[in-house]
Amino acid sequence: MAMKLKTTIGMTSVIAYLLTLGTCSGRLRGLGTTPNIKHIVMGRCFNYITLVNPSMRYDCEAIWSAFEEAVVKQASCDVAMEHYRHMFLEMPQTWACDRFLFWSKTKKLIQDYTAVARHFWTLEDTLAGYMFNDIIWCRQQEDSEFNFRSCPEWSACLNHPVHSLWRQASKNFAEMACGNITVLLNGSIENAFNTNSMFGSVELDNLNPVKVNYVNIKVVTNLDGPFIESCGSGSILDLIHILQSRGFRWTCSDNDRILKILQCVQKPEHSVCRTFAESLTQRETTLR
Ligand code: ZNA
Repeated sequence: MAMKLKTTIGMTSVIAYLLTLGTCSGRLRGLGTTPNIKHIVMGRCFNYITLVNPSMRYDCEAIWSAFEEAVVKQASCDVAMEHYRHMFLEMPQTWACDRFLFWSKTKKLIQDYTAVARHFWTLEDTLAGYMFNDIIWCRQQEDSEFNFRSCPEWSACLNHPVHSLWRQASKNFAEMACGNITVLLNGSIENAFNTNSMFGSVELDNLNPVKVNYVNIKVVTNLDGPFIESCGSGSILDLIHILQSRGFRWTCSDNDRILKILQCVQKPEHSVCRTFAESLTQRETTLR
């Protein structure tokens, strides 16, 4: 019995040790550079200029060279926003007003939303966002080559190569924003508006109140909750306060119909969706 207890304790300590090791090394070392990065990124670039947005003229080879140069010439944690300057100069972009859609902590939903609400464009619809979406990259420690084995976590670097590219892309995107713009935030988490997020720290600060007419905030929660933040509570109020102090006009909705329909398409049997569908049918009957 004592022997069995000792073995169990021993095993538990080994598992605890392995878990700790996993978390520590995980914090410092994530996945490596996405395999086939050059083919993927250049392929996306050619796809964009040929099929997605054929009116645009870009030199995909020159963009790749500028990108590679920015990444492999600096140490893996020393790639700053400015290092991508040359690359971004190769991909100038302008956008029609009233289409800008910003998001934070709503990545899955935003993909579904932009697929149906074609009118809206996110950073992922610009050439830079399109090329680098979901891609990881970093340089080898000693070598001017991509590191395909492991890359540091964002938090482990002062100037993380992936973070810096998105910061610069987000800054450019926000500077371009004009007309009525939309922001989609996640009401199922604390700090839906987070001043440390890319939206809260880069995009918001680069919006120009002279060019932007209205900031339309949409707060969305999971169907099952938790229902933590809304237009009248939590960090959303901080966002509204900042917008007001900078002279922006704003609206806020926490019950957007299209977003609810999108969530319900995926869970039609959910009680919220049944009630919602009934209310739509009733409305239709009344209209007839
Ligand atoms: N498409 C992307 O991969 C991506 C897009 C990556 C980073 C930033 N963006 C821009 S910034 C996006 O188009 C939105 O306009 C802006 C949202 O940024 P946010 O406010 O910081 O929101 P978030 O949900 O916290 O982060 C956005 C995305 O960044 C996430 O979905 C992840 O793909 C990525 N990310 C955030 N933190 C980390 C991270 N990836 C690796 N390590 C992290 N610590």
